[in-house]
Amino acid sequence: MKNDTIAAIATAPGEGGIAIVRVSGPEAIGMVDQVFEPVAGGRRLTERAGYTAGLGWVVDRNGERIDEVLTLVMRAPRSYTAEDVVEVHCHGGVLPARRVLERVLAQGARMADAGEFTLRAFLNGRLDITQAEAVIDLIRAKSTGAMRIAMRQLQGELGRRMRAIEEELIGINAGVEASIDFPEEIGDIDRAEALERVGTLAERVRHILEASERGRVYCQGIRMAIVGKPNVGKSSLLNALLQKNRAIVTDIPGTTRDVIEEYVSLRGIPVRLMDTAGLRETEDVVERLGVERTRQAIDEADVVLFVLDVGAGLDENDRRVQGLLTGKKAVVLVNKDDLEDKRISVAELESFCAGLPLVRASAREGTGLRDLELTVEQLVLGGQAGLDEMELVVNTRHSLALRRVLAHLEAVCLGLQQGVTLDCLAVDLWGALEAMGEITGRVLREDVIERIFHDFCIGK
Ligand SMILES: Nc1nc2c(ncn2[C@@H]2O[C@H](COP(=O)(O)OP(=O)(O)OP(=O)(O)O)[C@@H](O)[C@H]2O)c(=O)[nH]1
Ligand SMILES: [Mg+2]
Repeated sequence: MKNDTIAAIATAPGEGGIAIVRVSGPEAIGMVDQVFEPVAGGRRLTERAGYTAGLGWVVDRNGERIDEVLTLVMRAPRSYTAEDVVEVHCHGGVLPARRVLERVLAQGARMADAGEFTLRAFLNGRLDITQAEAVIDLIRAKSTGAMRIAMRQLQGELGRRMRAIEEELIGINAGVEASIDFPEEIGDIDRAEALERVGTLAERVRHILEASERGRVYCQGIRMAIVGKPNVGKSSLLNALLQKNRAIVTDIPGTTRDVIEEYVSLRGIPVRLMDTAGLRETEDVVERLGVERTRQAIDEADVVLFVLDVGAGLDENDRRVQGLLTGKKAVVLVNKDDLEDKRISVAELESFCAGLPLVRASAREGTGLRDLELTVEQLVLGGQAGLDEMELVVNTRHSLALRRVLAHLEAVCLGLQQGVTLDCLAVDLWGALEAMGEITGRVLREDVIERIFHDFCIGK
């Protein structure tokens, strides 16, 4: 591991209240001290205890003040990286932080690579690898649900669970290896007991994998297309869900010509909403193109919101839309529920929807929207919202490794049932252990580590 001192601007570029230059490594305090002039009566950085702040100026080579700053000293191991860290809080904006950084680099610090501060926290043992990964998830989180998962992972929840599985695996493996090494003294393993233990473990892994599929919904979000014939209130619905007038609404059928996309958070799930052109047979060239895009939007969507107009009744156009939804997760939304004159009967609806979940709403009055959110949540999470395991394993790296763990465990179970040799069992147990070690960080290869931190921003 490199043991030099690194520096970077830790805040986003552009104008802001403050901009922070972060310095970490054995020389961090000394280097910043070289360019820092404390206010009268203030202490030099080298004389300050950890967790102290000091006001002063960063000065250039000639002692001229560059910026007025607040310096924060954190001494190893009580810092983000577990090394000595100094944060220099400059006035916001691009130039002050850049010039302060230049001064620190001139003292011999090296410009930090992307994610290098967090990498050091990992290499110094302050974070395990799953916690380090949680840092980037937290930064990127686009919904409160995703944030909650990342936060739990950052606190080490995922790592703890994975290590528990790993320890059980190590125990089982130790039994098998002992039997291989000392066949005379120990004899064969208790195969029934081994089968029981490996089977339970496989079940746990399977459970986490299933749950993580749901967790993914919170992190990556879903795409939802709002479709229906013209004038049923698709754009009104988009606006109601967004709580702003994003799309043009008129009583002229064919108002929306193109797909309009907006993000919204539905019960903690990030949803990319796509309002589409109403579907009908048409000669109008522009509208025809719009209709083509609507078909694409349906293809791309994870969930389709199929809007009906209770005031207009069901007709050919509705049936045509319905025909496009085969194999799709869909919710039927009966809109304009505020109208007195309802032209779709309950019986008609039932036969038309054929088992699809149904919600009555009024985009104009804003009623039924909560019902809609619950129905969509139920549809994408399969009624498992809020389940504990769902809050775990979310990234692809973990789930790929876990799938390998599971495949090896299943092979071990099969081998035990078929009475294969201990050597055969050991091969799969080793495979499972290796894949597991990639998650816990016990056997991380350098290129894997590199790939993980590659995604980070500079200064994190
Ligand atoms: N009474 C009532 N009218 C509604 C409701 N939702 C929409 N409307 C009206 O229905 C008409 C069509 O609404 P839009 O949101 O433009 O419908 P659309 O499905 O986007 O139509 P196209 O873009 O042409 O396909 C407008 O006059 C809306 O004010 C509702 O819940 N109740
Ligand atoms: Mg519209």
